[in-house]
Amino acid sequence: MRNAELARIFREIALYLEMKEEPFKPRAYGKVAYSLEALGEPAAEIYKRGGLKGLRQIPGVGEAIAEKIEELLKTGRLGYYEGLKKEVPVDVGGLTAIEGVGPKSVKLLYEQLGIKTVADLERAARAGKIRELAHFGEKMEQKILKGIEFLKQGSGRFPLGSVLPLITEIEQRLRALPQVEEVVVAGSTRRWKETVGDADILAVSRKPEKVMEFFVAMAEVVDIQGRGKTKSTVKLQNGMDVDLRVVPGESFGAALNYFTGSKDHNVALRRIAQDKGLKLNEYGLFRGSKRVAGKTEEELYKALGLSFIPPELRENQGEIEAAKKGELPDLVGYGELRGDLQTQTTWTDGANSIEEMAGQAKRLGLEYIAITDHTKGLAMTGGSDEKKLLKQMEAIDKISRSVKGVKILKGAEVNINKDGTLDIEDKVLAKLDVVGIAVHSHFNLARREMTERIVRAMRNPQADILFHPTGRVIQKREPYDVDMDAVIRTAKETGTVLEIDAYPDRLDLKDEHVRKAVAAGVKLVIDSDAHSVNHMRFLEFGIAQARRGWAEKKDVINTRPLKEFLKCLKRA
Ligand code: DGT
Ligand code: CA
Ligand code: CA
Ligand code: ZN
Repeated sequence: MRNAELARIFREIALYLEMKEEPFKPRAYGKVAYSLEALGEPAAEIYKRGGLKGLRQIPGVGEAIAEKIEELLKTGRLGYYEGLKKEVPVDVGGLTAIEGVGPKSVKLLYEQLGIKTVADLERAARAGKIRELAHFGEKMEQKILKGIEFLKQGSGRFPLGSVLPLITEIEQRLRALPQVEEVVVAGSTRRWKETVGDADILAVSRKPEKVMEFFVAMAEVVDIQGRGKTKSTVKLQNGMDVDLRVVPGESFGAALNYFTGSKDHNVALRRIAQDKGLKLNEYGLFRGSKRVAGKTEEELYKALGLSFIPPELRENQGEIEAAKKGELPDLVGYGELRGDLQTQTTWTDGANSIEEMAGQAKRLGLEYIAITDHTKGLAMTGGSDEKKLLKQMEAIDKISRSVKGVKILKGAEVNINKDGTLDIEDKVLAKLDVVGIAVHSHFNLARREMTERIVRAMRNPQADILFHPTGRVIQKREPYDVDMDAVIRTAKETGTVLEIDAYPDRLDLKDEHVRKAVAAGVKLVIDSDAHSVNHMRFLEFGIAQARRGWAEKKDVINTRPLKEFLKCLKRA
C-alpha cells in the first residue's frame, strides 16, 4: 500500500472522528495523514526495515497508529476504519472536498436525505431539497452547487505535488533497465505546472519492445490504453495516465522539446523555423531532408536563433521574444534558498517540535528558519494569544542556546481580522523577528471589502510578510475575491513582502501574480508552510512557481544571508 493511500485512509478517519465530535483525535489523525504524504520513502519500506518501532519514528505516529499502519500494510484493510465507515457509509472524502461542506454537514445530509456521494448531493441541491433542511438554507444550497462546479473543472487533473513522487519513481525504474540509455519526464511535469493532466515520459533505447514490456507490466497499471512499438499509454491505480515514448538518440532533443510543450510554445517555435525555411517536428529540425539539429534541446534553440528557454517558461507568454533578444530572466535556482519563513510546530497544528523543525532546516542546508505558529483567531489549531506567544519566544531563546548551525527566528502567522486589524497586539508583535500575516476567516467578503481588509493589514508597520496572499487551495478552495493589483501596489508602497507558499496544493501566489509582482519590484519570499519536518522539501515546488513567474534571485529575499534578509524587512 502506497503512502498516498495510507494518508487518504487516515484523513478519512480524521473526518469521521470530527463527525462524531471527538476532541483532539481528529487533529492527531490529520497530522499522521500529513506526515505519511510527505514521507521521503514508502512506509512499507520503513516497516520492513524497522517494524512497529520504525513506524513510530514517523512524526505524529504513536503506538496505536503504528499498529493501524501495520494492519493496513499486512492485510490491505483496517477494521477500525471499516467500523467507522459502516456507521455512516458515505464518500466522506469526496463530500468534504466541496467548499463549505464539513463532516458534520455530511452526517446531517446522510441522516436526513440519505446522501452518500457528490452526485447524490448535486441532485438534491438541484431539486431544492437542501434549502429545506435545518442549518442549511438557500444560500448554502447555492454555495454547494458552486463548490461542486468548481471541483468538476479541476477533475481529471492532478496536483503536481500529489503525483510527482510516483512519476519520479517510474522514471527511476525505467532508468535502471539495461536497455534504456536515457529517460526524462517531459510534458507539464517538466514545466512544473501546478496540476498535470497526464505524465509524459521519454526514453532513448535501441530495444523499445523490452522497455514497453516492462512499462505496461508495472504493478500500478490498471489498464493498458494503448501499446505500440515506440509509444504506450497506461492508466494507473490513482486514475492518472502515463505516456511513454521511446525515441532514437539522434532525435532526443527534438522529441524532448516537442513533448515538453507547451503546445502553444511548440506552435510558436515551428513558425520561427518556417520563417527560416526550416521544418521542426519531434524528429528534429530539418532543411529539406537534412537534419540540422535535434540531438539536444540546446542545439535546437541555438539553430532557431534563440537562447535556451528553461521549461518553466515555455508557455508562449513572451519567452520566445525575450529569448530572441537575449533578454530572458536569470531565474532563481533550485537550491538557492537560505531560509524558510513559514513553519508550524506542535505549539499549534504542526506535527514536530521547534527543535525538530530547526534540525530539519539545518539538514536541508538552510541557514535560518522562522517558527510561525498560528495565533488565537484560529482557535481550532490552538492558536497563540499574547501570553503563549511570549512564552514561545522564551522557549526559542532557550532552544537556540543548544541548537547550533541554524538560526531560529521568532515569528507568527498572525490572523487578519475581518476589519483588517491583526489579532495580536502590536507591542507583542514588535518583539518578534518576523511577522507573517494571513487571512484565515471570513473568506467570502465582497471584493472591495476583502481588498480593503488586506491592504489595511499590510499597512500595519509590524506586518513583514503577507502569507499565501489569495488563500486558494488547488481543487479545493477558490481564491478569495481580492484585487491583486491593489495588493501588489500596496506591497511596493509599504515594503511588505509577498509570499510564494510552496505547499503543493497552495502555490499561492500563482505564476501570473508572481510575474506582476516581479515587474512591480515587489520583494518575495518562498516558504514551505511546513506542518511537519517532511514538508520542508516542498520548497522546490515554490522555487518552480517563482521561476514560472519569471523571478530572479534578487527578487526572492530568502536567497540572501540572514543579516541581509532581515534588512529587507519593513521593520528593519
Ligand atoms: P497536461 O498533460 O494537460 O498537463 O499538459 P501537457 O503539456 O503535458 O500536454 P499533453 O500531455 O497533452 O502533451 C504533451 C506535450 O506534447 C505538449 O505539452 C505539447 C506536445 N503536444 C501534444 N499535442 C500537441 C499538438 O497537437 N501540437 C503540438 N505542437 N504539440 C503537441
Ligand atoms: Ca501531459
Ligand atoms: Ca500526454
Ligand atoms: Zn497551520
